[in-house]
Order: sequence, then C-alpha cells, then structure tokens
Amino acid sequence: MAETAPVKGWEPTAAAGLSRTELDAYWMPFSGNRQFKADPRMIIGAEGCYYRSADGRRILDSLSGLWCASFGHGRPEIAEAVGRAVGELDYAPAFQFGHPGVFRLANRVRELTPAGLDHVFFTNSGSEAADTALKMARAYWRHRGRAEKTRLIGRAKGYHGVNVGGTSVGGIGGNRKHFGTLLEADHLSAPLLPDNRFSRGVPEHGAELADELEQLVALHDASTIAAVIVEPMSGSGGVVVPPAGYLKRLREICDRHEILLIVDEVLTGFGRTGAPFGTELYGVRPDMITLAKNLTNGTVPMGAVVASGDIYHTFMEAGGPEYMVEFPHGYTYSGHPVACAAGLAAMDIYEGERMSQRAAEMAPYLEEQVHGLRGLRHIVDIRNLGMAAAIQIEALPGEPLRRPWRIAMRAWERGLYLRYGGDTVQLGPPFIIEREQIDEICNILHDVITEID
Ligand code: PXG
Repeated sequence: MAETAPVKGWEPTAAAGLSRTELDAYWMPFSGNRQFKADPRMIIGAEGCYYRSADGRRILDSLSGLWCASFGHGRPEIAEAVGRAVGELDYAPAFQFGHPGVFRLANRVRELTPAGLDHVFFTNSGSEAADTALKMARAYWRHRGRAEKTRLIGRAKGYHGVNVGGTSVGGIGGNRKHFGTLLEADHLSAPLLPDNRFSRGVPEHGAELADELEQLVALHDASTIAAVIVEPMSGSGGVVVPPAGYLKRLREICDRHEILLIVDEVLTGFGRTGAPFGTELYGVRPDMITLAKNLTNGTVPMGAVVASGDIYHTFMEAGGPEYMVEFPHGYTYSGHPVACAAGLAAMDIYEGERMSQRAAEMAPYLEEQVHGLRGLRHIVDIRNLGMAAAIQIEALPGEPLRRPWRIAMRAWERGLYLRYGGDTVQLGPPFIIEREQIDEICNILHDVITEID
C-alpha cells in the first residue's frame, strides 16, 4: 500500500486534527464514546486487507470492517460502477416506479441464493431486512386467514439488528434490556453446549436442542406462532455454531406446526461459512432469508429479504384489484440505483473470483492457527466456522467486557483491527487474506492475550 498521504486539512495524528468538542458532535453507534474521544482510533483509508489510520499506520483488518468488506477493500470495479450510477441515475422513486438496475440485481440475487427463494425485497440494512421479514411473516398468515398467528420466536445470543422487531427477537441481553418491552417474542436457548467447547467447525452433538421449539409450541400453541428466526451461525453473539442436524430439526418442527422459518444470512450470506449460504451448509430450505453486508461488499448500504414463491404469490393473490399495493411496506431508498450498481459489481466479484470457494479453501488454515492459541491464559473456548472464529475470554468478576476490550485496544496499538463483542474477540477476515496475514493476526493475538492480567 502507498505511504500515508497527508489528508488535506487534517493533521496526521490519531484524532486527525479534530478537537474534543468536534469529536463530541458525532454520537457514535455501539461505541464507548467517552473512551474513543479521549483516545481516538481514526481510519482514513482502506485497500485489500488493510486500513490506514490517521496517525499513518497500516492496520490489518481482521473483521472485514464489520463482516461486510469480505471481498477486500477498495475494489476499483465497485468504485467505477458506483461513480457511473451516480452520474446516470442518482435516484429513482422506489414506489410504483422502477429502474432496470434493481430488476437486474434481484435476478442476480435470485440466481445466487438457494433454490426456492425467488423474490427479492430490498432494504438498506440487515436490521431493516429482519424487520421486513418479520412483518412479511405476520401479513402472510393474515392473508391465509390465520391472523392470530403473530408470535415471533428468536434464539438466545441471536442478533437480527437493532430495529424494534430485530431487537425483540434478538437474544443478546445487552442490546435489549435498556428498551423495555418491544414486540412480544420468545427465545430458544443458544445452541452452545459445554461439551462442545473447542470443537472445530460444526459441532457433532446437540441437534436435540432444536426440540425446544416443541416446548414453545406446547406453551403457546402453534396457532399463535408466525415464525422462527435464527442465524445459521451467530456472528455478533460470538461465533455460535449450531450442531450438525440442528437446523434440519428446526425446519421439521416448523413444517409440522405450520411455522415459517426465517434464516438471517446477513452475516453468513455470500461465503462467510465456506458455503455460499449457511442454509446450504446445513442443508435446509428456509421460507425467507435476510441479506446485507457482502451484498455490496459493504460499500453502499443495502439489505434484502429473499422470499419463497409461496410467500410472494400469497401476497399477489390476496392483494385485491391489480392497482392495489400488496405489501404496504418499503423505504425511500429500497433498491437505490447506486446501491444496485454496487451490488451488481460486488456480485461480479463474488462469482468471478469464486469468493465462497476461496473462503472454503482458506478456512482450514484459519481454524488451525486460531485453535493453536488454545492453552493461553484467559481463553475458555475457541469456536470457528469457515472464515469466522471467536475466542472466548474468561470474564473478570462483574466486568465481562474489560479483558476483550483491552485485548482489542492493544491489538490496535500493534497494527491490528480486532473486534470484541461480549466476552469474545471475533475474527472474520476478508476472504482474500493470505496465510502470512492470518499468522500475523494470531501472533498479535498471542502476545496481547498473554500480556493482559
Ligand atoms: N442480522 C445479522 C445476522 C447481523 O450480523 C444484522 C442483522 C443487522 O445488520 P445492519 O446492517 O442493520 O447492521 C447483523 C449485523 C459484530 C457485528 O461485531 C455484527 C453486525 C453488525 C455490527 C457488528 O459481530 N451484524
């Protein structure tokens, strides 16, 4: 990468020349604002697997940004497509009018996603995709004359974004407890068994955890349940990998009781697990999947729900006269022309450079190296799947986040961007990463985990 060029008007310091008052104008999401603003970590450039910091350092990206720039940063094909799109059609009304790019991308997504998922509804984020899918599920049952089927079921440690529906079905306590009762929802247990600690890839045992859904059916009655939503593998929850057979069993129980199965592939979609989609890895056909992140390689915000023909046609047939809106839902920026251009260019890269195969080829090396850290002090579990891994750190009494935070901060000092969530540090590097860079990640991890108390 080129040497750090001074950014015009900004000094090459950690805070990029901004004062504390200027830093306080921006309320940062999911961040320790006070700590960041006292000791800023400013990023001013990106290329391949590296970021460039405002203080002029090259920083290795171990999480593809936030699990989204998986095909590598700074792809010129995407930059060109986006630039062209802004010049050609900066915006087109999303409601009652269309533009060719959005139909093109929908077809591309239909071809690439698992069989049986044929109808793409665009959103602008994974959170919006989750809430859209939950609303679709409720409206679907209403159209089928089962309006009482409204209950939604998620899973402990699950993450489906931060909107009201996604927060309600989400299972990370820290993300919910501040907000009181949102939507009523129930939760399966996290598919995380003590016996599966340090297992590699998909754990063998524990498919029976899916039977908990039967207990929830017994409790609430299936006539009140609209849908179950789960991730194939929970990323934010700390790379929680369900056991072999778990998702199939969940599907069977859903079928038995006429419950829709929504699989949140926002993080797993387009290669992260080493399979194109997590549902394919587990051999399950969902009623809907949600997507975002890799859909545009993280360059322009975009998400999607991809629904089965049964769901789409139920809406089309129940919609009344032809001019009537079948699903009163959508966003100003649904299928934005610039996002579509980014999506099409990202899909060209995904297919043309065999990104999911590339992830599958590099995954065993990541697995080997990450599990090589086993035995270091503080490490209580290591989990991995495809190009994702998490190292669970023994919590300090009353302060579960302190150690992971310190590990991540020291890593930054060493030139590694490392993300922590709850009591785990998480790895989700770009699929284009090389072995030497994985070694570098693991060497830095080894040092910083050893150094902290
Ligand atoms: N579903 C899943 C499975 C996700 O991982 C969302 C929905 C929400 O997407 P948006 O685009 O609204 O953020 C996500 C997002 C982490 C991390 O550290 C994960 C996400 C976002 C930020 C951080 O693991 N996932």
